[in-house]
Amino acid sequence: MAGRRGALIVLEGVDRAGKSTQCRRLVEALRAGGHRADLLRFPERTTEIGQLISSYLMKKKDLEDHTIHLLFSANRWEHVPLMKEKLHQGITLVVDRYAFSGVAFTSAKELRPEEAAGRGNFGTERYENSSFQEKVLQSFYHLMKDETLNWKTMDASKTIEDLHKEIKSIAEETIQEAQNKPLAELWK
Ligand code: ADP
Ligand code: FDM
Ligand code: MG
Repeated sequence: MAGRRGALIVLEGVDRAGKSTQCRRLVEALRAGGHRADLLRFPERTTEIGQLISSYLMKKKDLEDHTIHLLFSANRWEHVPLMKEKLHQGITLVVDRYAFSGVAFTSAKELRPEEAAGRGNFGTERYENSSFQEKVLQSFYHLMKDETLNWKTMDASKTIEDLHKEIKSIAEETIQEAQNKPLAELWK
């Protein structure tokens, strides 16, 4: 008989929303509560594809827009076998960005074809400027209309501690709900 599977919990949002902080806190808390949980992030910069992506983000390398989009996608696909294996083993995956960032960031780029990619100089990495991030946010709102995906919206202006409590409670509920459901396919 198949064992209980883990849940796939993805944190998405604009840069500096607090995703990485909350992902780390959530994995710690789930483990402390006796759950099996692993942290993943995308882009995962350690693979060969991930290193190319990282050079692009750090503006050390220029890549054509479709090319970088597909590299982000490939970077997720190269982790799918491992992710499925872990989920089937009952390990909950807490993921710092996934395919939704892929859509939101690329479509934000397409919304402003007149602006050259990487032109804003507010942050150190590509995409780190407020007008671009605003378009990313609109794109996330659009993606959240898909009700099959069980989105929960967090108010990122709350304290780290309050957000953590809220996210932990949602994660525990989600783990319960997911454990008897078969793994579904998600676009990547
Ligand atoms: P992201 O991964 O979404 O880019 P981080 O988790 O790296 O965001 O957080 C960005 C910065 O904001 C960090 O310095 C972090 O300590 C701080 N931070 C995170 N969450 C909060 C919060 N709820 N309130 C205030 N500062 C926060
Ligand atoms: N990003 C991330 C994309 O443009 N496409 C994707 O598919 C993914 C997963 O990469 F600007 C962007 C989002 C962000 C950057 O930054 C990664 P962090 O700080 O490593 O999350
Ligand atoms: Mg982060």
